[in-house]
Amino acid sequence: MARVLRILLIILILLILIAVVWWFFQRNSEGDTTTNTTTNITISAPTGGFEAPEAIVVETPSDTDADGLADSEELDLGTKIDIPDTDADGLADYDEVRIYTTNPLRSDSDDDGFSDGDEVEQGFNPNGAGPLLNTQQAITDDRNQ
Ligand SMILES: [Ca+2]
Ligand SMILES: [Ca+2]
Ligand SMILES: [Ca+2]
Ligand SMILES: [Ca+2]
Repeated sequence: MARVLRILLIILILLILIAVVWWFFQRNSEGDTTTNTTTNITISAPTGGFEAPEAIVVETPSDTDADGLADSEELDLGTKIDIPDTDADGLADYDEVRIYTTNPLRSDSDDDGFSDGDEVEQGFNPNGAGPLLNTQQAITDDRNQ
């Protein structure tokens, strides 16, 4: 009888041991889960320093006097960026540079005593002798070539 009791006692102790060990591991694994979650958060969190995207600058040529020529171009030409008609001859800087190819810095490009604006207004070539029509024809020919 005592032997049976001893065996039962051993089984009971074993069961308790197993229960304690199981509880211990269960607790540990729960702890591991928490640790893992924390680790995962740490891993998924951005670690490297991100470079701040540089501001995208859209290059829009500024034209302060709105004469059609960009400020940078006017600076190259020597015309005023805040005056549409630098030489005050009645022809805007843009018209002189792009249309009549006259000197935007000289009010009388061909030096005949009549200002570029007056010549254009009267139908004369501001860049030399002859009527303005020839100039416009020459420009048209130039563009067609
Ligand atoms: Ca301008
Ligand atoms: Ca100008
Ligand atoms: Ca002018
Ligand atoms: Ca002239």
